[in-house]
Amino acid sequence: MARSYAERANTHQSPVARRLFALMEQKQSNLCASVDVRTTKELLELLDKLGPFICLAKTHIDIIDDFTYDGTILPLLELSKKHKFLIFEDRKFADIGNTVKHQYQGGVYKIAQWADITNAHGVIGSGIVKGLKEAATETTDQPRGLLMLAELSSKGSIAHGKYTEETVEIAKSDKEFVIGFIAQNSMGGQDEGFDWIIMTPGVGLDDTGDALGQQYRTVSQVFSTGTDIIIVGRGLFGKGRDPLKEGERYRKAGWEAYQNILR
Ligand code: S5P
Repeated sequence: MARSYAERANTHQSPVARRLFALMEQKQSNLCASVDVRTTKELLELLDKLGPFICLAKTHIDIIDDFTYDGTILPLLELSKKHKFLIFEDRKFADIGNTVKHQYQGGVYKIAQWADITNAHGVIGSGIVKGLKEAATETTDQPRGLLMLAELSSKGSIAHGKYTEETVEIAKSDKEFVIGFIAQNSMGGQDEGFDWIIMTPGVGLDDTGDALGQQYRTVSQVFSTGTDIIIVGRGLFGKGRDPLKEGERYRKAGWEAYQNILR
């Protein structure tokens, strides 16, 4: 039997995960908006529209052409307070611990200062978790969480089988900092006391994929394989779609699918 978000909001080891579950329950939303746009204006306008429907906003901050910390990040943080959502920078770290520590803390983006959640590939081994955790602890008093990329949505992905299993082992190295996975399936762990959050991209109600290898499954399909949070990008705003309409449509579909698995 699946556990409710409300219950997990009380029991999770990570303060970030507790906050996220509480927001999900409060807003009746397991929708993460993936806002892959190229200007600060588009990013902020889109999130102001989608804000009421989402629990989490996922950014690729390095694709913003006019990025500045004050012009992009400060208003983004304001929006996250206004609409009550957390921020997930989809950085996909993939280097040795010492390098990712600098990448997470420094450069122009200073991700550790503002993103509640980020993610990393397992290819490097558990040093990546240690390096990122050190960066987070040194940078801020605010809680931070990490997702490991266990499986990918794209056609021909080589992250499966042994690779996925070993990534799960890396996640076990830090129960408080690693809050879950980017994955297409549940990763188990409950028997060993882990309450991993599964966030699933490659979700679309109208399309089955794109021309560059992305593959979409429907909301009910991804809930049937153990997701907790659906990550939706172009389904919300691509092809001239109306984010207000699609935001509510995906929020509702996600919430209904969650209630079905609780029954
Ligand atoms: O396996 C993955 C992992 C991620 S994080 N497949 C993905 O598509 N993503 C990200 O999710 C990808 O980088 C993009 O930002 C988003 C999917 O966007 P969409 O427009 O295809 O929904």
